[in-house]
Amino acid sequence: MLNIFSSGSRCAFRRCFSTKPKVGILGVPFGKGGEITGAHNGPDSIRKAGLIDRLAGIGDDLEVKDYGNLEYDVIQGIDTTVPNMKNYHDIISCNQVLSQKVESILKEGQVCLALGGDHSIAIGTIDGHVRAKKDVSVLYIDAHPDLNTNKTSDSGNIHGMPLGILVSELSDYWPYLPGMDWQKPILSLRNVAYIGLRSVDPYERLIIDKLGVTAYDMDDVEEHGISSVISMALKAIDPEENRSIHVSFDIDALDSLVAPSTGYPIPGGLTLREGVQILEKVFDTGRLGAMDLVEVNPNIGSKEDVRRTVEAAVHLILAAFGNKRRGVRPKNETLPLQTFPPTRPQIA
Ligand SMILES: [Mn+2]
Repeated sequence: MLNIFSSGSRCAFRRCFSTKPKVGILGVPFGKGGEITGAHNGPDSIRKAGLIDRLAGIGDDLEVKDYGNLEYDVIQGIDTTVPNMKNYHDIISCNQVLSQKVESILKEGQVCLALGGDHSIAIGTIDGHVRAKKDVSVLYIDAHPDLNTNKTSDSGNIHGMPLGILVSELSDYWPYLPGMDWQKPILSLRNVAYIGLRSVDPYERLIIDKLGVTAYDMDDVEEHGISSVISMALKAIDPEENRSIHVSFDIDALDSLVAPSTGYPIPGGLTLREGVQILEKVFDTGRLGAMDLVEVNPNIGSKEDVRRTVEAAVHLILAAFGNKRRGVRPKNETLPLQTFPPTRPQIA
């Protein structure tokens, strides 16, 4: 019998990954990097929306492992008074353990998905990623560049400083940071690209412009369209297509209508479609090494606001791990035939 549906198998994963991809999920219920409480409830609200099952539902080719939530002890015996850095002691304690955990998850061969938590956790996740993979590029999707130092920040909230702390170009602009000797500024801003910026402090703008940082603000997204922006961003930070990619996705990059339940919502952001497209493209590179999804705050807004925000977060994550809006063909490409009983009248 002629079967029009039998041909070679086509699988989204196999095109991209040489081995079976694995995702290691780590909740980081930490909210002390910002003023507004509730981001520590982010990981459990995202899990409750069925994240694990929905990731597993992408296909047999994705292995999903949940490492639970990160725990840490506050480091004892050091004087950690640093001006204009709120909750500094907790930040350094949490991030030291987080960096080690991310490093070990990556060394076990998994792509690490960190569920925040506020954005200060990027200190630990990016540090751990660089330790494990050395050559790392960062795609930072956020309304804010998070490039402040304790001298330039108005608020002293450390979730506005993670890249400021991590990058080598700004290391001279920090005082000695007690208890942070484990963290060397090992990332170059040349390996960072921003998408979605629309709330940029004056000194952050100065750094971005003076150092020629790859930054696609919302007006650039309007001018070029998201497709070109993604290609240009990836080309800028990964020209040889050989680096491990770190996606640090702050849910406030999305428009505040799509993701209202976050501490510092800014109108006029990315649509969910644009966010999903970025992550589908990153998946297609086959080089996603780690991803943060941060600043979901289920304490903010109505029940519907929270549902919408969490659902947006889940859609972004699914896209990053291989879910395709256009669908994926089955492994067995033989379309099942109906043999008995006949359900449609036979032509005589
Ligand atoms: Mn952020």
